[in-house]
Amino acid sequence: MQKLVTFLFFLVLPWISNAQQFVANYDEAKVPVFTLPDVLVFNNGTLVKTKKDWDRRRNEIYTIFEKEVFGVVPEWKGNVKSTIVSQKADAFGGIAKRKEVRLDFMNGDRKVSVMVLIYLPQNSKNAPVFLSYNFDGNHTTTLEPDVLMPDSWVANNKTFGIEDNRANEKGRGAAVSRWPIIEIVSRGFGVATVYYGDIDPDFDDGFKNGIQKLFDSKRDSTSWGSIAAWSWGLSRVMDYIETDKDMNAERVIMMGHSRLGKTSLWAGASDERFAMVVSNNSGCGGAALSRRKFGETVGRINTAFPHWFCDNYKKYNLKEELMPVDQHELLALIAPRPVYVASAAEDLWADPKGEFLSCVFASPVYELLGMKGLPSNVMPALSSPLAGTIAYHIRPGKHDVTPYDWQCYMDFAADYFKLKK
Ligand code: GTR
Repeated sequence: MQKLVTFLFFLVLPWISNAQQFVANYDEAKVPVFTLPDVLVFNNGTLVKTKKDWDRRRNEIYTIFEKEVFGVVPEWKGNVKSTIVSQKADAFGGIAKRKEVRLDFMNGDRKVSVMVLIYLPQNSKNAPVFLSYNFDGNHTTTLEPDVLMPDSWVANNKTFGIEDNRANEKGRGAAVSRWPIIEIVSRGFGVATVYYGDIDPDFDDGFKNGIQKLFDSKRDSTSWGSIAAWSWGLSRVMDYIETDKDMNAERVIMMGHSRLGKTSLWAGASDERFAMVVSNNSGCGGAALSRRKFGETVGRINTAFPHWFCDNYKKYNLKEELMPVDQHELLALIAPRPVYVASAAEDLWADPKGEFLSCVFASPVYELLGMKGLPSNVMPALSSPLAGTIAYHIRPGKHDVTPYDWQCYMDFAADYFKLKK
């Protein structure tokens, strides 16, 4: 009998510990007391005092994020060819000019194609451009009938009428509430968007599909996950932008929502050509402090999305306190460039307070570099943005990108790039 009980105990143990990962805490009183790694202290305990010191400390932090969180990008031995597949001089009744550019990634006989949809104001040469992935295809971001839809794998989605992992006409314009392109262009900004699944389809496929199949390296516990692959893809779009005479590559703003907000933070940290980074509701693995274990946790995200991060990240499932970094240091990697973090009041899964505190604890790096960090240590009221070189707002409502969010990002970017308001 005793043997049977022991046997049954060990049988259910993995289930119990798995279930533990799934129980989200939403009670502030149950947030553990924690000590964050000090962003301005070297791994060996000495203090970071000068800008030069920061360059070395930045490398330390970057390497930890690479090897323990997002994964290392292997050497790219292929090449990328860009082709303009369509151009329209008078999109939206003449407000914008539009381009679709195909990037063909090739390595030997292996190929992956990615479509970039670009809207620019007529007077475009100096326009800051929001570069942002979309979730379901370029055609979902606009009502224009001739924008191409992806032929790569897309997630099934009832709202978009997708049942066979293929995009179809029902999705056209289905995400326009998140893409106020006319307003964006009217304010003097451009938009460049790419369906993220063109770079890597978002399911656990053992890295056999998407861009990873074009790399030859063997995988280990530090190998890149999908977020690093999506970030790498953004840098390749940046390579294209550098060649486009209608665009100014020094004014590219990385913007991303949710998993793509995590992606934009890592892309901004990895590639200093991005002039500004916007993280919309990025939560766990993005802007939210992991040690708070509030809402989504490291264990939960690694269980639900085992392909997003490197395998080493799984060491911290239920053990966030052992992480050699926390997410305020991800924001600090973007310094001195501006970064905007936004939360939604009902999006507790993404831990708004943890997102706010990351901004607070990243601020000393901005200050060391002579920039203003977040101007307050007190969480602001709803819809009352705080803006230094780090900016933050929390708005009412759910996990989403709203016209209000865009308005805040454009106000912030207009100030930074000195656009007329
Ligand atoms: C959720 C995930 C979040 C966030 C979100 C999204 O399921 O738990 O981390 O990334 O998806 O991307 O919409």
